[in-house]
Amino acid sequence: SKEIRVALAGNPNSGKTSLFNALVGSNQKVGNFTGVTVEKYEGFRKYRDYKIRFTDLPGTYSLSAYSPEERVARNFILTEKPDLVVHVVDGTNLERNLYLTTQIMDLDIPFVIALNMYDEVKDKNIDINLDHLERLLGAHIVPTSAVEKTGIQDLLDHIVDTREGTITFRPHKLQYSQTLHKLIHDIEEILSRAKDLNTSQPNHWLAIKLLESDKEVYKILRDNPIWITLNQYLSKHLEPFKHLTGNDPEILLTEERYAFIRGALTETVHFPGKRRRDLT
Ligand code: GDP
Ligand code: K
Ligand code: MG
Repeated sequence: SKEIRVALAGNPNSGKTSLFNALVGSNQKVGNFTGVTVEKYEGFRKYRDYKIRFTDLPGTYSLSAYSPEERVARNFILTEKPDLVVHVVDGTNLERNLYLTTQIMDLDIPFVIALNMYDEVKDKNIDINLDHLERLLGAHIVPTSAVEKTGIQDLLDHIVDTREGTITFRPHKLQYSQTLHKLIHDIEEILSRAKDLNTSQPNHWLAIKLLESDKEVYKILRDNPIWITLNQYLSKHLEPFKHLTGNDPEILLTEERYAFIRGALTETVHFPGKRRRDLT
């Protein structure tokens, strides 16, 4: 039968496992991700004409290379290339959860947000403009409650509709400031000229991770002849960049992600009582 491969990615305690269970029921097994002791839960659900295979990725707050969980999550997305990433977000904790969202946006892959804990969002009268948030994040949002089992069918329909091409929402990258954008863009351009760069990782993402001094990405790039050109570029441009902006690119990347999140939340989320306070 026709298969769709889906990976669940999200912060710890966003409800990933609960959602995974609601999606696949008892059709699941546990193993390990290759080479590491991180547990890998896989399961499937037959829906419409498809067998949808789900992998519950380890919970992470980021996609840096600092922990085995983060490396497993990002390497799975980049090398296994699931048809769709379901990014599970705790709707009551958007500010914290959206940091991972910005990192998924950097990957430039199709993803859908399962806005989980939606029962609590409603109980707490948190008002989220979903349409607008979708536009800002470049991803559809499906409200779910893994405990009340609501939104599960919507999510399954979304997965199948995406596969069948009846959903045409295009992902878009996070827009960084002009100075940062230029640095990223130049590095991408150099990487696009590299031969034998044996990696499934998109140049945009490699460029960002290089600027973050990501150990794994450094290792990949240092082993390639393009490193000479890259190194020349960085030697020439990093100091002027720091002088101009007063910061390392790594720090600015993080600051700009948080600024984006604050802006997005200001535009789309109202907590109960906030509007009233604003008026007085
Ligand atoms: P994970 O760490 O992302 O795998 O999260 P879990 O699935 O283990 O869930 C963490 C906690 O949140 C558990 O106590 C769940 O019962 C609870 N939880 C998960 N999804 C929901 C939801 O949609 N609504 C509510 N109210 N609680 C949820
Ligand atoms: K947990
Ligand atoms: Mg879990």
